[in-house]
Amino acid sequence: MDRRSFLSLAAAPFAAAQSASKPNIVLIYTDDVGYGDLSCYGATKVRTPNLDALAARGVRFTDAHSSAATCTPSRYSLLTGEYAWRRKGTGILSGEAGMIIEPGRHTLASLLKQAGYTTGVAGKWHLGLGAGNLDWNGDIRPGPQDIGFDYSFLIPATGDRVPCVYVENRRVVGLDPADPIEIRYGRKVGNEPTGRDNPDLLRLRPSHGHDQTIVNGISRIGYMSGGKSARWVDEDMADVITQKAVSFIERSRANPFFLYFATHDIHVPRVPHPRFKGRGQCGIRCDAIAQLDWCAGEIMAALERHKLTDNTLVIFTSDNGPVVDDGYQDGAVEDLNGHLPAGPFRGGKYSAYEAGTRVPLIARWPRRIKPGVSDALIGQIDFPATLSALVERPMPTGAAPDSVNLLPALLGRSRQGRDHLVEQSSRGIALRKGKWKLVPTGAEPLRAAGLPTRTADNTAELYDLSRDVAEKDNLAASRPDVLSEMTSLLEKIRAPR
Ligand code: NG6
Ligand code: CA
Repeated sequence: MDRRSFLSLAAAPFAAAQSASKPNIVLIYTDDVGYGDLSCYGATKVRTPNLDALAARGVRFTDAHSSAATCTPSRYSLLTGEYAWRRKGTGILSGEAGMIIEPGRHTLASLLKQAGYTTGVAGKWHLGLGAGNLDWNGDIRPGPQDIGFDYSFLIPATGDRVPCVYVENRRVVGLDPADPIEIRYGRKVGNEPTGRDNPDLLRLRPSHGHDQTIVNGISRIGYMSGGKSARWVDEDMADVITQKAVSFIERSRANPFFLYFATHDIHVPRVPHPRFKGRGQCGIRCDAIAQLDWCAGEIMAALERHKLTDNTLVIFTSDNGPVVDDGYQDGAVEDLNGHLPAGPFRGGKYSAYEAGTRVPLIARWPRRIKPGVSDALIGQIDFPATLSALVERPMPTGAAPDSVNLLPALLGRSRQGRDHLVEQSSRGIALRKGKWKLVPTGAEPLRAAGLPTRTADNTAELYDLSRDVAEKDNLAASRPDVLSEMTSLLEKIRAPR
């Protein structure tokens, strides 16, 4: 081999990793972080220096949205590019639900894999695993590997739902076959204490629900028996999943990789590692935010260590808006200290108002992104089309049907966002178009998706966000023209296709 060909071979993996159209992509997807929860979005009771640094070198969006005001439908849309309300069974899943994205379906991960990326997910899944009646003691399939991920390390559902174990690729981590796991919702299995019957054993008491099997002194949703050696320690969860994410980066770095890092923070139960105690000035919820910022910092430090920063697109966002009491008496309400989790917006997690889905979104890619602040209307549902465009792969027919390519906006090179966006909440779907926001009276098709279809008093609401970000002044009666235009557009969007 002559010297030239030796050199070009040796340089090949490096060249691939550095290709301008194939940056590494790291998506940091957080849980229940509100628009006002980061210091770069105005928080003063907690500091998020790592995320602020990301924002300073990237684009910080002020009108970016999760697809829904709860987790499962947001994650479904993020990966499939399809509005979740078009499909039955995409509401908040139990920990025994089967996977709701069918194997073989095009997803953000499979699209990037086809473009040559190594793909991995570490953290919260909440899209179901198996095909119903899953045996947690054997091979867990279908799972992320069947929809485009090469590697997975999962919190299967949520931190407050059983099973309280990690699943790596297709197996529960650290399971002793002599102590098999059984999981059941709705009916008790095994004879372990529950929050309802043994409140004296709890170190964190529920405020609503969350009174079934006790794991680590915290009662959860659902019943679990067995798997004692495999159970997670809540305080270590952020360290464990971050370490798995960093290892994935380290072993994948020779070629383009896509990492979906889905934190447990700042969802309940909020049990940050003791080293974060008192780091914020708004109690445990701000300590969890400080932990989250640390996790993001570790990911960025790993990129820096391996000289990957320059050609890695890091995207940071949240699956839905904020909540303070989400079912445990952890002091978050009492300790809020004037902190505004939703920033200037109305509502929060579950809500049809802006704070339900308007969440932080930061995108940094030193090589291509022009830093700044953008008010383009953009949804996480747009990531499949946008990132396919970035890697120059046309999307196959039928893939990501509700996803819009907003690459120029994501790169901070255009202010042009979506024309309109549907926001899903626990009370139905709402519509954004330009400055207008419609919260309709609801109609039949949503019933199919198992969602309530009517507002509390069954009247439509219309807001002009350009002068009323807090959605206080309902203009439905005074602007019948806009009301009717928005209502017909929403009907058109939700018509079966
Ligand atoms: C609710 C839970 C809440 C949280 C939520 C899902 C109760 C009373 N509330 O049903 O604690 O787990 O589901 O949150 O059980 S999400 O962010 O994953 O959508
Ligand atoms: Ca969530």
